[in-house]
Amino acid sequence: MTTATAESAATLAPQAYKSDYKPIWCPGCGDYSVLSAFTKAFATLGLRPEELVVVSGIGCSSRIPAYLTSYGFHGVHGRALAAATGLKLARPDLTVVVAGGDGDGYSIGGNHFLHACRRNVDMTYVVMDNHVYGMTKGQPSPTTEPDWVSKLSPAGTGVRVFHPLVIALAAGANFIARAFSGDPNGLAAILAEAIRAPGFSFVEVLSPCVTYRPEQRGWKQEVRPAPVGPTDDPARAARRILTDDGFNLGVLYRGNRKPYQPPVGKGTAGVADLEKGFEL
Ligand SMILES: Cc1ncc(C[n+]2csc(CCOP(=O)(O)OP(=O)(O)O)c2C)c(N)n1
Ligand code: SF4
Repeated sequence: MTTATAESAATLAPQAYKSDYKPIWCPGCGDYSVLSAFTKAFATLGLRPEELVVVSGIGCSSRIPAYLTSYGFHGVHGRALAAATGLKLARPDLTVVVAGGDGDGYSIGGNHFLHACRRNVDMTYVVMDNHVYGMTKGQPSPTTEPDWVSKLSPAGTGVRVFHPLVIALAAGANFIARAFSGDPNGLAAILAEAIRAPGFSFVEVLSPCVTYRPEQRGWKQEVRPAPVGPTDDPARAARRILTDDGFNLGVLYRGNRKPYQPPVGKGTAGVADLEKGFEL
């Protein structure tokens, strides 16, 4: 993240990060609380909207940049991390937060997810996981339970779920957390920690889709704080993440990898030289 000034920390309230656009999410959608938590985290960190970019893909959850006063980029499906990586490398002075859904990030964007973890560019990736494609009316996603029956999957998918946290760990993410939209203060605190942490931070947010997965309203009875604090030992983190039931909340892994920095001082060619080199 960029370094906040004392003046910015003192002057901005969470409301200052909310744009005039009224969200069009269904009443009760978990994404409302994620939006509030974003604004609380930005205020806590004293980031000014002009120091901040929120990049998203496509989906209900990916609408979030429109509802914020920071810079935003509502891109194409599954490509938010690619756009954000280029942006952060070109403008290291900006704080970059990427947001989207499980369909966007783990299905069409799965490959970018792996390589963003591996590259460890300094940014924060927030996935609002509702185990379904909400925007396109309820198709199963990579995190949908194999036996979930719907009009579009009458016999379930029968396919093992994608495990985003352990995959992020194996691929090299430097900070890994799970949060719940029904606990906006806890979520805001985790988001602030994730943004502060150097390198690629990944926050999986359980965010119910009340329209296509109404049973997810029951998540509030399932979630609990993780019984132990974060570790910097990947093997221990992997064991914990693989053996929990998916409802332990908190920072689960905090690594020590140095964020990626592009090599400097190696390129000597100007644009004219490059054009010449590519001449047919
Ligand atoms: C290239 C491409 N393929 C498919 C779509 C259709 N599409 C739009 S959103 C979406 C899935 C959204 O699901 P998710 O990312 O989980 O977000 P949610 O709506 O649940 O927040 C799909 C398949 C698209 N817009 N672009
Ligand atoms: S369809 Fe689901 S994810 Fe989309 S706005 Fe409605 S409740 Fe939220």
